[in-house]
Amino acid sequence: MDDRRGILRKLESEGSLARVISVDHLGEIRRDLDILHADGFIDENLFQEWLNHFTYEIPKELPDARFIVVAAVPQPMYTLTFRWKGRKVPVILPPTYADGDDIDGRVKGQMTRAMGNRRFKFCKTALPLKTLATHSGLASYGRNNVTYAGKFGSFHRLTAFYTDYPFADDHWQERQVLPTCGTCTACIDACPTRAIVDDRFLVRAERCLCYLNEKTADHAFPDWVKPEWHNAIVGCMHCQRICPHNSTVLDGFEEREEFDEQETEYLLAGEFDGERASNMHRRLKRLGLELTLFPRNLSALLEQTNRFDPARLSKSP
Ligand code: B12
Repeated sequence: MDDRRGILRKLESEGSLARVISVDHLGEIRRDLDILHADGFIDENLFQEWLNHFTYEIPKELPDARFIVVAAVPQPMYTLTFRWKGRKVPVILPPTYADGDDIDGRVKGQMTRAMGNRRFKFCKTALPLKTLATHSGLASYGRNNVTYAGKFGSFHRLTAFYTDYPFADDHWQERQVLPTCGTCTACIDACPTRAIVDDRFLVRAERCLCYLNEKTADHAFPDWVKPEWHNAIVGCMHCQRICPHNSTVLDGFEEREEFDEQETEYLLAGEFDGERASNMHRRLKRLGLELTLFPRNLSALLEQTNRFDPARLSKSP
């Protein structure tokens, strides 16, 4: 069915970019990951923690699913401010952590509205989203293994839905790497943990700061992680900030939330229970943060406060 006035147009008019893939490719999508896993390229702990929950079958709720719509929704970097010892300490919250459920819900709502009174359904996938984005031509891989979608650079959240809507075209294609990555080593040089390596395309995600700081706070950072490498309340911006392909999206930070002295002390004390913990949990949840990340991630940033210079939030690391 022609979509010229339909779903993809609607998503684009709402500021996102989107493509579609036929469900006939589910086996190929699975194979991309399975081969790397079987050949030992993926750390087994990381695989079990993060990559074992994907489901490559058409969902029972939507047995007539024929296509997968994959969308890239732009998101900025945010700053959170912690008031601490009489100072205001701004810290980075990278794109894609905050508002995940809201964004997914918004995209589903936009697609549903695009259908008017035609009753097609949308059901969220549990699939590897970068695989969908790159095989649909929505995005290309950067050398840092993050995806880049048009003018959004890498600052976009990916989301995908099965649908029974019969699109006319299947956008399935070979995955691409940004052409400029062929001669650029900026992200390889900037990654302090050496997660991005010369000798293979696949990042050593088990060394990525994001992998280490998304674990619960009872996992201390390994000794080889230098304190000055920490740069965000969760995740990491080293490889995306240095990337020339992000030069147009790097300028803006959206100020998001401020924590007063008592709240900062509370998060640093790490004793979370009762109503105060529930309230803080709700507040953090909207930011894509969990209480379980505290106090470790916040301490790691505040411990560098003497060296902290807000200019570090600008383009050059
Ligand atoms: C697990 C996971 C993580 C783990 C592991 C990351 C990893 N590289 O596997 C950790 C916690 C470390 C992590 C970190 C980050 N993540 Co993450 N993560 C995920 C998750 C749940 C699955 C990713 C996945 O499929 N990994 C498996 C690997 C093997 O897949 P892959 O990276 O696509 O690798 C493929 C290519 O390397 C390709 N390949 C191999 N060789 C070659 C050669 C060529 C020539 C080509 C073309 C391809 C190719 O084959 C691989 C398999 O298909 C997704 C959400 C989802 N449901 O998909 C979010 C997701 C990928 N993460 C996201 C983000 C933003 C990040 C961070 C940037 C967060 C941050 N700012 O701090 C970092 C980036 C780290 C990095 N450089 O990869 C976004 C990506 C958005 C974007 N623009 O790319 C996602 C999609 C979440 C979302 N909803 O938006 N993440």
